[in-house]
Amino acid sequence: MPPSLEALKAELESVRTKAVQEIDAAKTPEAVEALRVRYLGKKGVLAGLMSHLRALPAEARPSFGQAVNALREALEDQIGARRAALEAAALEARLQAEAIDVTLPGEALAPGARHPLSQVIEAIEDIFIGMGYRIAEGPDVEWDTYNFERLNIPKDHPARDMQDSFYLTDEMLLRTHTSPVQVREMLAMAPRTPLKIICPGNVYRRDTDDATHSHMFTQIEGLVVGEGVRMSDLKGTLEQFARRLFGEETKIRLRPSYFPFTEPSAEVDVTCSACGGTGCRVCKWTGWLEVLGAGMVHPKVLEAGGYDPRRVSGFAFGLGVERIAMIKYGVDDIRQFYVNDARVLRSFVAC
Ligand code: FA5
Repeated sequence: MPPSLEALKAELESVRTKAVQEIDAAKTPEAVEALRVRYLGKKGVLAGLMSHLRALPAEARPSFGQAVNALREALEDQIGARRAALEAAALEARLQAEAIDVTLPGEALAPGARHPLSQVIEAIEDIFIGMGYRIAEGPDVEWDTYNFERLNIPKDHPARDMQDSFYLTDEMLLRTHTSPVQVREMLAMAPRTPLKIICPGNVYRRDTDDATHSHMFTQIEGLVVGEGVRMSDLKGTLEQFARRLFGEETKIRLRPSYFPFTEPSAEVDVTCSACGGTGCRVCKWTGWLEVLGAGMVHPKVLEAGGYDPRRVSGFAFGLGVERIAMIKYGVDDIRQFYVNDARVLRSFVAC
């Protein structure tokens, strides 16, 4: 016997009650979707109820059809609302979980700083650039002729012992000082004047490493060539340099010395920056610190550089950057500059 309209409507109501409860109780969007398929799907509960339509008397069909469609719409609305509510809750939960507390303290980044030797080189460069000098550079691997011969140090000359060298071939070595850049620059510039350069760079010697010596260290060379350049120009330049680098009170003194490439030659001392010249442990109680070698360019060196020593003259000086940095930063062991220990390097930042 086909079901009566009343029976079908009663079933429709029980389906409504059950579906409304289940949709309300669904905890996830997936569960909601499963209910949609179960009740509203092609082979779902409502489709099953609709299949009885044909068995009903013709006058009852529209009312039952409308009732099923009304339930379909009601359930569709409820499912949509439930799904939206669940998705909103999930989004809210995710936002809560991913929330960033902008009031938490950040991680401090250690700022980098230039190496103390670079700081000293730049300070010295600035001073000489201010006096009209130009920066020149040469290769670390140098020809014997530029490193020695054209600087008036022939082969077998005893002065070669002053700078024990690393030879790569008979004619090529790691430069032992920055003076070969003088030769290169003179050859490039002669006979034009004035030539005013400073040349910073690494140099290499077969010295045993200790507190004041390193097999590789840094020098800055200075060279001026022009007409009428005199020893007093050299002294005035170095006085100005020392005052700018170590402070206005600084004085210098020149002691006679010997370099094959300068004549006359001098060792240059500055008043001790630790005690101001009264004597202390740093200056070994002399009040003076030796900082550089200097002199008037030897006529033979001018000639080897392409200049006529009867027409032009020049002065030159060469300083050890580490020595200056040790004085400036109060460092008592040169090896501190090469350890690459961030704690040591950090201690120079504030200087
Ligand atoms: C020279 O090298 C000369 N070319 C300097 C010069 C240039 C004189 C122009 C005249 C005219 P000297 O060998 O003295 O000179 O070295 C210069 C400086 O380098 C020294 O005063 C010292 O500060 C530094 N020095 C020398 N040997 C070492 C070493 N093994 N480790 C660290 N610094 C050194």
